[in-house]
Amino acid sequence: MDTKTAQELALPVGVTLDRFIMHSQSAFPYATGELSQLLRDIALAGKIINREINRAGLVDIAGGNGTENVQGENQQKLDIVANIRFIRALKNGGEVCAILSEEDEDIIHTGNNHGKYVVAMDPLDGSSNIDVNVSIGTIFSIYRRVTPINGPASIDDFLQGGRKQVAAGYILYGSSTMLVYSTGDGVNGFTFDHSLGEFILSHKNICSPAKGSIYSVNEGHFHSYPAFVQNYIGQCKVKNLSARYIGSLVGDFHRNLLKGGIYLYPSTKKDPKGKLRLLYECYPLAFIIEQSGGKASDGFGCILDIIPTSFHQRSPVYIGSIEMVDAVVKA
Ligand code: P6P
Repeated sequence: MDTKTAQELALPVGVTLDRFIMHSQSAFPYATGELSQLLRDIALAGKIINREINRAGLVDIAGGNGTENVQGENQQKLDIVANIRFIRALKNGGEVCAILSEEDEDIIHTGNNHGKYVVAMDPLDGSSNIDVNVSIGTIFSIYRRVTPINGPASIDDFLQGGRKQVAAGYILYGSSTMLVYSTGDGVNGFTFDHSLGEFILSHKNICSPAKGSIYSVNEGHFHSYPAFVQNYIGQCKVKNLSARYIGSLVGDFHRNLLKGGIYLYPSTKKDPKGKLRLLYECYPLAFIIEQSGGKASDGFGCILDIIPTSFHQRSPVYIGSIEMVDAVVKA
């Protein structure tokens, strides 16, 4: 059976996410719709979180929860809310047999042992920015399970490696709310239309500019960075590049994806393995950036080629325009 070409499948800006998903699925004759439904479940959870975030200042769900997550970080109330909402949406959707969340030590078994997929996620990254109204985001990574259908998921389903992801993306809760994802055939962005309650295709086939004039790094840690990073930052200043760092990974990543630029979170004395988590921050964003023509490195090789060993392991990350990432590693 012939598969439709990307051109035949190209849909105009303005179609709904649901229409886009169904059209994309028709390119894969053997697709049986589970991944499509899973993407819809994620979009639904994103709509719900969007609603919670938009009223955070009005109801008592902003601020700290007084608890710590598995990372030892102070949890915000919305971290908990987002985690619960995504777990519930994925459980009810039925396509996911297990979830790995930044907020939980171990995998969460959904009871859907017939589900073909597992999801690793950071339900709400950058949540400390909620109280000051800075953009925050959800990051997700999807794998087909390797354990037998109808049995329980295991760690093996989550430690397959970045190149085994079947889809990945993020939801950016910013001046508008956007869902950006890829299933391995390019990157597309959907903007949430509140009046319709729908994500609408707004950014077709997003391509990462080969270079840009923005670098995103916390220069407060400068003296703790490796020499090659210090050299690179020095070069950025000599070239009069623009320093843009909002302390929220998804916001910094998305701006650099569209305009060209690089985000750096190197290893530091405090975080010798880097701060960002491989499975549900680095891998999914590396999948997106490679699908858009950019690059993601840990300073030694591609992020997607790192062999994972534990759920919450961290990695240094240099991600964005390919020429800028290449320049860091050579700096
Ligand atoms: P720092 C938020 O905690 C986060 O994981 C990313 O969203 C953000 O880019 C980074 O950490 C900020 O870390 O050390 O610069 O405050």
